[in-house]
Amino acid sequence: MQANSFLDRVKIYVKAGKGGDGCLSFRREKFIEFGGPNGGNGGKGGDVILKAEPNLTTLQELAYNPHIEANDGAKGGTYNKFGLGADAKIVLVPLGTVVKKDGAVIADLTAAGQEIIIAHGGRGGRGNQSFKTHQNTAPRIAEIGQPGEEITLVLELKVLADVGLVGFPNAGKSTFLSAVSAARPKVADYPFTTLNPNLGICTHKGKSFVIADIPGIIEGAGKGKGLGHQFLKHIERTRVLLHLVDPAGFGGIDAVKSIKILEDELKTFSKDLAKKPRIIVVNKADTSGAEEVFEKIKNKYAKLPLFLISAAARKGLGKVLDETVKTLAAKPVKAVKPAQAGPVVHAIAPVFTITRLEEGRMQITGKKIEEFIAMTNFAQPQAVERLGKIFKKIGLEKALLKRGVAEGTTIIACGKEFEWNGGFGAEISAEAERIGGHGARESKAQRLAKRKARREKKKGLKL
Ligand SMILES: Nc1nc2c(ncn2[C@@H]2O[C@H](COP(=O)(O)OP(=O)(O)OP(=O)(O)O)[C@@H](O)[C@H]2O)c(=O)[nH]1
Ligand SMILES: [Mg+2]
Repeated sequence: MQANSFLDRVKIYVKAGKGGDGCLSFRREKFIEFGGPNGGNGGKGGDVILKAEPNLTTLQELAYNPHIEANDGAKGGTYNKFGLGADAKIVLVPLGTVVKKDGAVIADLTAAGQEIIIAHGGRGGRGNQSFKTHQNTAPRIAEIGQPGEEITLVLELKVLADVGLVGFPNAGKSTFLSAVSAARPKVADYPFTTLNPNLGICTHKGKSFVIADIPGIIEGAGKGKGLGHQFLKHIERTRVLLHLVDPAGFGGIDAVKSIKILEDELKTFSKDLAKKPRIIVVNKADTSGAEEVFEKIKNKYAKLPLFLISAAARKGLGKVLDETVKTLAAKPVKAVKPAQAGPVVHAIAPVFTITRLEEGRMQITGKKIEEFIAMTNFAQPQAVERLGKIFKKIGLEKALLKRGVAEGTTIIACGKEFEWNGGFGAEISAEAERIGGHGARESKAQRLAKRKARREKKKGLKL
């Protein structure tokens, strides 16, 4: 991508902060026996928030830094000290930023200061003090903090303007914008002077509106030729199009014909764009032959509002603006609705999904399951036991049995391997032992290795 090109579409990788781990500790003081658990909870991980900032005009910053991470929550401490929650990470985006996930619009930031949480920080893990019950007065269990949400999004900038200036290169679009607003876009006697959209605010007879000047459109632009296509989407949100025409035509195409070509390009790009109200503005009235061309256009496009002006000489602009204000009044603002607006359909994701893999192995997937596993400290037998109970409670054990889980079946969940030994509680212990926890059962591999060693020993004795 060229250095000066307008960055209007970026992919961002977002990760909210993980919750802080809960603390496992006991009150230990002189003369106080059985001080009791006093491990505090971890703090919440930071959210990631997008905020619409009117002073920004491109998504450039994000294109260079597409990985966005919020901080993790702090760990819980001894003496019931809660971990501090992490601050949200606020990412500023220009007004008119559309947020898409898997192609669907999830948000449209159209108002200054508008915010949306795009990834939630994880909950802090519970400290052992919060696990204290009458049955278990000295819990040796503390949760790991919940992982923060991770999400990949596409941000698209669709400039917010009421009026779009379209036309072939060199027609005088930028000259027109500078004549009717305080904007000072580059004007030059060669095509493709404008490379980025320019915005200007025009006030006419007490009404203010935003005009967008985009690069010139050429034949084939609707299919991606030239610069125009890339910018046509910026005028998708406008309510009126001003079509500027150079009476001299462009690149050998005469002016009358050029109107039809541009119409077709708009149609190819989007039906909605082609349906927008259009005002034909024949520019450069001061040049020779302009009037004749204007008459020809008038005959052919009698149904459209038509004007002959000179943008450079500031002539005839008032009438064009009168017509623009009139058309805008008849076309109230229509906001692009995020996909979720309207009746909300809640897709209920299954808590877990069991898939059969090769070699009789089984895989369990599901966001909740992954979270349970991620928040379990496998070095704590009580935590492992609790996970077993949770799996039983949510019907995972039953479902596995129904799917024909057998003694010794390897179960993969969240990148960890478990072995079925008639129940889940025991299974998980294998993982606990692998990482050095207490009270765990041997894994199948370990049992086989021991058996083999015994056999070898016997063989050795026989010899
Ligand atoms: N004679 C005459 N020349 C004009 C008039 N308006 C604009 N021009 C000239 O036409 C040339 C192109 O003007 P721009 O405003 O840059 O045209 P544009 O449509 O923005 O061009 P691109 O950005 O390249 O698409 C410049 O040399 C202007 O000075 C006019 O009313 N009369
Ligand atoms: Mg221009």
